[in-house]
Parts: sequence; structure tokens; C-alpha cells
Amino acid sequence: MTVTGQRVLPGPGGLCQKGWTSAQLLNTPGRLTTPLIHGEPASWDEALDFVATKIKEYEPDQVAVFGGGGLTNEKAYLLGKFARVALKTSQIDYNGRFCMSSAAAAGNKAFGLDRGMPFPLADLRNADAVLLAGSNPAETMPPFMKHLTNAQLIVVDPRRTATAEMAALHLQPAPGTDLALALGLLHTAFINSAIDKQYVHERTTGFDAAWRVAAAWWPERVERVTGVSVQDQRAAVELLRGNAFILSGRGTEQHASGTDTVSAWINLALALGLPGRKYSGYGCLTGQGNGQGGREHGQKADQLPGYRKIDDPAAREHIKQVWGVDDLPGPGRSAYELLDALGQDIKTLLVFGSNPVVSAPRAKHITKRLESLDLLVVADFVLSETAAMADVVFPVTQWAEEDGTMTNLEGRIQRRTKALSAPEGVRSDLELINGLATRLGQPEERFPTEPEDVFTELRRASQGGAADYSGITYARLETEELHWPVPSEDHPGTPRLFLDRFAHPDGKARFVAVDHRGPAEPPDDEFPLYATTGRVLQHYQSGAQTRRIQELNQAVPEAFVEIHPDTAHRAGLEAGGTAKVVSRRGEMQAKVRCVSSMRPDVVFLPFHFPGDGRANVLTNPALDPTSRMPEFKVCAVRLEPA
Ligand SMILES: Nc1nc2c(c(=O)[nH]1)N[C@H]1C(S)=C(S)[C@@H](COP(=O)(O)OP(=O)(O)OC[C@H]3O[C@@H](n4cnc5c(=O)[nH]c(N)nc54)[C@H](O)[C@@H]3O)O[C@H]1N2
Ligand SMILES: Nc1nc2c(c(=O)[nH]1)N[C@H]1C(S)=C(S)[C@@H](COP(=O)(O)OP(=O)(O)OC[C@H]3O[C@@H](n4cnc5c(=O)[nH]c(N)nc54)[C@H](O)[C@@H]3O)O[C@H]1N2
Ligand SMILES: [Mo]
Repeated sequence: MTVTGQRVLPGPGGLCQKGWTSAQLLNTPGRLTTPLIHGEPASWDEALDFVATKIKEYEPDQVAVFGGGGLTNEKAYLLGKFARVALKTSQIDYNGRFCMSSAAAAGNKAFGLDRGMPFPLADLRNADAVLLAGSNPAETMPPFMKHLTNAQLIVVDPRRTATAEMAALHLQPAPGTDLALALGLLHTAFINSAIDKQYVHERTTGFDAAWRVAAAWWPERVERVTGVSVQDQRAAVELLRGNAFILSGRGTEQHASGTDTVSAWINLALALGLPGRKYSGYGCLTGQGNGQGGREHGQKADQLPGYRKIDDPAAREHIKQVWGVDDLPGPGRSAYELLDALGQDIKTLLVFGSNPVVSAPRAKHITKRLESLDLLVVADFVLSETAAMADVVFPVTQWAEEDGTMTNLEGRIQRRTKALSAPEGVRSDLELINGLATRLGQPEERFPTEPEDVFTELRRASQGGAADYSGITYARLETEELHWPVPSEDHPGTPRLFLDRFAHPDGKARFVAVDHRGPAEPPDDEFPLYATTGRVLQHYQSGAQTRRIQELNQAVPEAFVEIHPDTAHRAGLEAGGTAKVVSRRGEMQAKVRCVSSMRPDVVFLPFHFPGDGRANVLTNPALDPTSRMPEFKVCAVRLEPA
């Protein structure tokens, strides 16, 4: 249902607005059809020569690459190879670091393996209850809602969202307090004898240490910290008895304590005996078109294809052999740290599939960093805010114009089939990578331009890794539903992981002892409100695509701020007026929407808008120590009339 082109699933309410308007984007007036050098049209050869010549002036680690979770598996794979083999740089990361990295880190810790959902989506229909922690799928994944019609829904969100409206129980914690809430629910489950002791004994380790922390989170203390009543905590635990799923979204994950917060939710799921059982479990709701596949094939700073670790000697040997090289760079920096180093020790940046001017935290600062580069290169099909700053822009094909594969939230590999030919002047990302790599002295055949050839190599590279695609072929995907790992061509794939054992060597899942620490920037006298950010139905991400579609832009044309009417009144603001929203890092303007279901201490801002309406000017780049995820979901602000 996403504009970047996942195959559209029809839901009970049909497609979301973005789905049925996405075809319009294919011939949007802003479609790029010629390379640009300093804003002037140039030929492909001129632009490729210009970039390659410039890159040769620098040391490998002065050149960086920023990828995207919307790229196909083939693109993500070839981009990672391009960085490590052609550029020989360690400096590559991607926007998925801003997306699912905390859930991935916590999943790896608990289960020894991260696949967003280790079970088929259809299993949700057989559950008695589903708890959604910080996810608003009614707006962000409408087709998914059809899987939630049978279960009792528990929604954990500081806002009363469209999803919360449908819930049997809505818990409305203050932003950044989910960890305390999850500890509290574990506490209540223990007191009310909802713990599955046999499962905990047989299938897990570490319960005692996790419980020692949760023991201090008695219900009244949790109510004081989170605002969720003792009664609602009990009601949530009662609903979770039986077949139940706990699913996390960006609301609970995009915090400086996001990994620990997801660990706390997984601890609760383990204590209730859910993961690795049919019709129960923990999962993370994926974001971008290829949010799952994008994190498996090596565009992440610490990763090699097949979901291998770049600092694992055996993984390095395997990949060196597949790539036919003697050496590989080590781990690089995470997304925010990489962007923050631009113009410092990084002089050149190549961007594929992201618009960080709008979507990166502390965006004014990051924009200055982008300005300070010697060379910024952007591949896109529209002139995004980041492309508009670039020295060189390459016009590339988009979803309906190319072949490839994407991996969905349940780890199922799907074919993307070319339906249209691209406008003249446009080339694919794979051709662009090949054009640069060969100019940097690489042999032609090392950087194939046919997606199926790239996939064939990806299969070998992933063989024996956690995300093993070696048994998958394009031909099989025509007729079969394949969930990784698929270790051989006669293997049927793995829709349900963990039924017999988890992926740690002892086969057991691990409780991780974590404690609440609260947001990195709590409100104070000067900045008394929590600001949180997120999405609306009509816009996609940085809005580079959806703001160009008239219908969507008319529905939600500009930035707005959701405020409780009393809070608006105290700040001297009226519904429909314009607020200035100020944080320690900058200020932006937003149309006031008074919403009586808002907590009086919270304001909400969508991050889809550029210019004066750019919410990321406000956000705090405090990073999670494990996942390096920035704290998009909470910073301290004050409101003033504009
Ligand atoms: N329409 C639309 N759909 C999209 C996208 C889009 O941009 N637009 N983007 C796609 C992508 S890449 C992603 S990652 C997904 C994201 O999908 P979601 O995770 O559903 O999206 P968000 O709106 O970022 O956050 C979800 C909710 O978290 C709540 N929240 C804020 N702070 C907290 C907190 O501290 N705790 C809790 N529990 N909740 C909190 C917000 O109020 C919000 O309703 O959507 C995908 N689908
Ligand atoms: N405040 C705040 N900030 C956030 C978030 C939040 O919740 N709050 N969420 C974060 C999350 S979860 C995400 S995923 C990011 C997303 O934010 P971005 O990383 O900026 O993602 P998009 O807006 O999807 O930008 C993708 C760009 O790449 C182009 N593109 C799409 N597909 C391709 C392709 O195949 N090849 C090439 N070359 N280009 C392509 C598009 O036209 C677009 O310009 O934002 C993050 N920022
Ligand atoms: Mo995302």
C-alpha cells in the first residue's frame, strides 16, 4: 500500500488513499528525466564522469553512502557491495536506522534472530487479543487492519488515534514512558498469576533478573510515571491471557531507550508464554516498502549480506570469496552519526532513497552539514529537498518501471515486476551503480545491471547466513510463497520461526533485564510540553512523493499541531490559527488543531513537511546506545502564537 511500491493488498476498506493515487506519481510533472550538474541538465556520461573523477580525489572513508529501506533487495545488496568494493569505504548506513533498528536489536537479543514477524500475518486472525505498542496502522498500514477484526485490541498510544478508536482498551501513557508501562504489566501479570511458568522454565533464560527490576514497578508507581491507571493495567493483562500477540511500532521504538523498551515488551510476551507458539507471539510492524529486506543485505554500517555481522571473521571470509576481493572495510557509523560527520571527515555523500533534509532529526543542523560537503550526489525520481541541494542529481526508475524483489514484514519475498517502460533519460539505480563502479576501475561483471543477475549473486552471498535466500529463485517466486530462511531449492521456506527452538545456541529465548529511564529531554519550565511526531494517512514520509499529488496535498496541505484545547488556550492559541513551536534546536510553524482527547501535556506533529513546517527542526538526536536510533518520538517544546 505504500507509494514506493509494495504490491498492494486489498483491505476491507479497499486501498488507502496513497495506494490508489500512487499511479499518479509515475507521471508527476516533477519527474526527473535528465541528470543535473549544479542544477543544469547534463548527459549521463558527463554526470558519471564528473562524480567518478571527484570521488578519486578522496580517501575511501571520506566518501559516504546513505541508502534506503524503500530500495529493492537487489539495490540494497549492490549498494552495500559498491560501497565496500568500489569505494572501499566503511561509511555506509541508511534510513532504516531511523525506522526499525531498535526492534531489530531487541529481537536479536531475545530470540537470536530478527525477522519483523516470525509468523504469517494471517495468524493474527486466530488471536484472542493483540496489543499494539506505539503503532497506528489504521493510518499507516490500512490493509493490515483486516487481520485485526477478530481479536480484542489493546492500543498503547499517547494519542487517541484512529486505531485507538477501534480498541477494546486504549492506554494513553506520556511519551517516552512505555518502558515503565511494560515493566508494570509484567509486575501485574506476576501478581495476578498470569505468568506461564512452564514455558518460562522450558523455553527461556533470565527471568529472575528481569523480574527483579519489574518487582519495583508496582501498579501505583507505574500510574504515577505513565498516567495509565492501575485498573487499566489490570484490564490489559486480563485481555492478554490466551492466544495473544504483542506488536510494536515506531511510537514505542523511536526513543533513546527504544531497544530496552522493546526488550521490556518482549519480556512481557515471554512471561505470558507467547513467542514460538502458534497464534501467539511478538512482532514488529515494518515501515517502508522493503523495511525487512532493506535491513538484511548489507547497506547497514555493521552488516554484510545474509544478515551477517561485518565484524564476524567467518562472515567476512564468505563475502570476500563471493565478491572476489582480498579485503573489506570494517564497521562504519550509524545514520545520524554519519550525517553529523558530513563536511568534517566526510567530504562526499551519495544518497539513494532518502530525503534527510526533511526526515533526519535536528534537521537544520543536518542541512548545514549537507551544505558543507564538497560533493553531494542524489539519485531520485523527483527533486526532493535533498536532491535540490545536490551538486549532481541522477534521475532513476521507480517501482512500476523495474524488476526486483522486496521482503515483507513476515519475511516473505515478493517479486516486483516491470509493468511500464521508463521515460527517456531515466536509468535504474543498478545501472547508475554500475556506471560509477566501472569508472572507478571495477570490472563490468562485478556490478550487474539486471536485477535477476544481482539476485543470483545475493543468493550465494546470503547462503548460510541468518537471512538465507539461497534456495529462492525468481521462477519459484512466480508460484510460491517463500519466507526466509530458504536454504535450498527444495526447501519450502519458513513461515513460522521458533516453534521448536529460538535461534540462540541453547535454543532458548532470553529475558533482558532493563529498567525505565525516561526521555533524554524531559519537559521543564522553559519547554513545558512533550512533542511527539508521526504520520498521517495522506502523506508518505518526507512527503517528497505525496506532496506532489494534488489530491493528497489538498487533503492535508500543511503542517499542523494537535493540542488539547486547554493547552492551546493557555498558550494564547486558537483552533485554525498558527502556532510557533519551539525546542532547544529550533522552531517551526504549524496550523493549530484542537483535539480534546489529547493529553494536556503532549503535542503531536506530523514530520511530512519541509520549510517552515519541518517538525524535525525540533527533534532531539539523542541516540539509543545499542541501535543508534534517534529519539524522534519525544522532545521538550513550548508553544507561542506565530
Ligand atoms: N500514511 C503513511 N503510512 C506509512 C508511512 C507514512 O509516512 N505515511 N510510513 C511508513 C513507515 S516507513 C513506517 S516506519 C510506518 C510507521 O507506522 P507507525 O509506527 O504506525 O507510525 P507513527 O505515526 O510514526 O507512530 C505511531 C504512533 O506512535 C505514537 N507515539 C508517539 N510517541 C509515543 C510513545 O512514547 N509511546 C507510544 N506507545 N506511542 C507513541 C504516535 O502518537 C503515533 O500514533 O508507517 C509506514 N506507513
Ligand atoms: N520526526 C520524525 N522523523 C522521522 C520519523 C518520525 O516518525 N518522526 N520516522 C523516520 C522513519 S521510520 C523513516 S523510514 C524515515 C523516512 O524518511 P526518508 O528517509 O526521507 O524517506 P522518504 O521520504 O521515503 O524518502 C525517500 C526518497 O527516495 C526516493 N526514492 C524512493 N524509492 C527510491 C528508489 O528505489 N531509488 C532511489 N534512488 N530513490 C528512491 C523518494 O522519491 C524520496 O525522495 O523518516 C524518519 N524520520
Ligand atoms: Mo520507517
